[in-house]
Amino acid sequence: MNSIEISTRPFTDQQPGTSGLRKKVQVFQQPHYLENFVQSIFNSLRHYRDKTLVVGGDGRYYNRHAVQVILRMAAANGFGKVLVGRGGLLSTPAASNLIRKYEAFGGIILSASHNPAGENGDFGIKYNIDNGGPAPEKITAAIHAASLTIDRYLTLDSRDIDLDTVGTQRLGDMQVEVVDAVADYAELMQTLFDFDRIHALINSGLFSMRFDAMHAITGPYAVEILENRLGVTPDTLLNCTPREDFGGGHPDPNLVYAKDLVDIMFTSQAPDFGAASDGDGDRNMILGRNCFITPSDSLAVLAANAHLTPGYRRGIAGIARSMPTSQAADRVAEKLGIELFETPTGWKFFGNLLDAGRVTLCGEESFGTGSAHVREKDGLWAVLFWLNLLAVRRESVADIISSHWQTYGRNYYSRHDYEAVDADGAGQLMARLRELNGNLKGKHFGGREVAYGDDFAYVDPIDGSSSERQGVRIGFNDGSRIVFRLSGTGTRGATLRVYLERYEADRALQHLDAQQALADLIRAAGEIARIPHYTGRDAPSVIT
Ligand code: VG1
Ligand code: CO
Repeated sequence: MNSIEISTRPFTDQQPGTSGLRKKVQVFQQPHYLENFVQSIFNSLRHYRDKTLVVGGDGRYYNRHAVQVILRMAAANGFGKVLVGRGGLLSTPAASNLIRKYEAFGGIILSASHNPAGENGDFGIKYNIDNGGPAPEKITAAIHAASLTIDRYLTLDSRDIDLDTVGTQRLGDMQVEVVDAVADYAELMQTLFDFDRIHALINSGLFSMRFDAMHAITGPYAVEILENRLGVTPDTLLNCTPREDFGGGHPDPNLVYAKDLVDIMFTSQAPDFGAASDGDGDRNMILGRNCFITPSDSLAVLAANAHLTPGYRRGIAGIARSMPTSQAADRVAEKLGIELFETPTGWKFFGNLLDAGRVTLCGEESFGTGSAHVREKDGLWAVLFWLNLLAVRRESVADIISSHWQTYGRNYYSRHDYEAVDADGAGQLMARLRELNGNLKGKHFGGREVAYGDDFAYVDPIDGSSSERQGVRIGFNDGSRIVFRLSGTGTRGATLRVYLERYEADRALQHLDAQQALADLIRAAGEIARIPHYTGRDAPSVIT
């Protein structure tokens, strides 16, 4: 079958953000919009002829259509084979696993993560490289550059592929293999965690749990792993049928959006353990009975206890966390005598460190944790890691976190989001902070003295690439921090994120409400950045 060439003109808004290109579905539905971006990906790559590409997405509206478009274009551009998840579905960590396991050239993941889905929701697309991880900035910059000069793309005039039957089909000169990625992923999990021990805990009669897939991609993975392999009862699993509109919800596993689960977990009769994951399956939230584990604390607990699991029994090489993530993990790294890296926001910055073997565990405050087993954050992996710890330690989630704080101290932490505010105002707020922050040293806010103010810049220790303007940091003399940055994943206006952190060594003061414990810093953040003035908001829209 001959490929056909379609002429097109560039769109000027195809710059990938923190995690790929995310836009309203209607934007992607413009003629040639998706095709332009896909061809721009291919145009920025070399030597992929006859190689394998992995394709799949979180199942949101437009996923199926986009998969068919990408298959035709991959065939027309000379790929030898595409591995596609059944139904066009792949969780983000499962896609990463497929790329690695089958030594693919790369992958295209269709997802806007937790952003609302449906005809009026968001859609997204990103490219992952051969290590299974998100393309680094030099590739995303090349894709953006290609999108600005594109004048044609290649496709086939062919029928749709049957995406629902596992097996191999032909499309032009290319093979399309529809795979059951759930089994591959479940097998990987079984190599990392002690399934027998978790099975024994779950079936001990002394333990109960809930997992909420929030109508998104992790449903089938949870059924296979938690129910079929680990023996939870079906009523343990909530919202496990993926829907194109995620049930009208917002599959962001946090205290605000995972409300159904939170309501179950914060009662006196609550189960022992609760967890949820996001739209594309890479985020996780961990809860105990009346107890919420911040993602930053979760990373620290996993690091401190990794030796209790089969996959990490021999210890971890190092830890990486994104800059705004709390410094709880730093204390664990120090005690273990291993390296700790602070990177910009976004999983793409962990790839080099993982590939080089410098770190084993990575985490972000935004409900993302993961390890060297893939090159994406991984929601169910974190849930299984916690289950493995609970099965070995046989303590409650609340007791595990309390004893962690007793050993290491507590890093009180919270993130305040001002979502969908006016983009100009948010830009001005950041510009003013960047002007101000050099002169803040020595000034006092609510009894604290500013020790430094800077704009986070990162030089990758492996390849020397640098990334500037990654967030304004204001540090105080007692180790407290406030960080300001704008989101790179939103599709409406701008979203200001304010990250707040304070360390507490005194055991008697480690059980306060985080918002109370951080009240002085919250006030200082509002004052320094003049948030109401620039955003027109008196309060954040989401507090996590
Ligand atoms: C957010 C999070 C960031 C995460 C990114 C992608 O980015 O803050 O930590 O890596 O989402 O996660 P931003 O630029 O909006 O702050 V996911 O699960 O949405 O792919
Ligand atoms: Co996600």
